[in-house]
Amino acid sequence: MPETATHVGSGKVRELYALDDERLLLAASDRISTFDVVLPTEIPDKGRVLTGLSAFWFARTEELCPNHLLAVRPDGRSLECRRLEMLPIECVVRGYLAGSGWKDYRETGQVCGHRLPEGLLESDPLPEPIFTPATKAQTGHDENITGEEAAALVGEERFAEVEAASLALYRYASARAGDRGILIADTKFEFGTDDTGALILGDEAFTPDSSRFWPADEYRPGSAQPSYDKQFVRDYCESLGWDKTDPGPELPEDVVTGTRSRYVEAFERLTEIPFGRYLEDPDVALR
Ligand code: Q0T
Repeated sequence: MPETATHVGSGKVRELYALDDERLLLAASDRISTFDVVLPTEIPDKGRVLTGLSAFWFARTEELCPNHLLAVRPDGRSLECRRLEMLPIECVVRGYLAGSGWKDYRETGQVCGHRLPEGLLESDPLPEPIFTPATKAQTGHDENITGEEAAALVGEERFAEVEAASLALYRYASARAGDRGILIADTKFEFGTDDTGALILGDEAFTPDSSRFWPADEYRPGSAQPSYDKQFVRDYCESLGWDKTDPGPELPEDVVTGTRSRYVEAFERLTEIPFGRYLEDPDVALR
């Protein structure tokens, strides 16, 4: 009997379908967002790059933390996953001072209750990676919260468990990415629990949509860093003087091809797998 998938959720650029009571399908589109707006032009194969990267990291971090991945679909753009009970917090790890972390530090000297040394510059490395949870906003932006606030939402014991798992995952991936010329400034995880109460990593893992990737060779603390994947898109959008409200601009062909190349380059650098081999057989990401 052919499988029928029921649509159960949407992200900005991904869709979630139920396959049955236990399994979901997480499908990554080729849509791209910038300044929080999804653009009308797609980046060919972006969904496959992100799906392949997630599968790669899930396969390699299973011993650090079990995850929801069951299989990669032959088209390379969707993951079959175990259905979990999701925890109501976003689990962010920061190794460098960027985005809302930099903003909070500048205003308060702290990020999510972590006191940091004085005098840090934008994009500086932190003395050690920090766990900076956030709420899951239904609309608009996630709000940073303290460890105490996060523990109140998930319980003290579960909080300690997601903090330790998040830091271990980040340390593993940032070491590997750093060796290959990519800095992972920060990353976001979503965890859930299975029917035995075990903690399971869900969502996506170490993709450019869930992480800030910076090219190591251009790294200069003291200002915002170029994005590994989206910089051409941002520069083009800035050159138009677009007001960053919906709808966003169409992208010209050179921006599309340049951006696609950056995604493929990130995939090949991080995985050491030629992207063409992934397209032929997505299971190569799991080996
Ligand atoms: C989820 C149960 O809808 C979402 O993303 C849209 C693409 C976010 N979301 C994920 C779940 C997952 C996962 N991942 C899971 N394994 N089990 N729910 C729910 N919402």
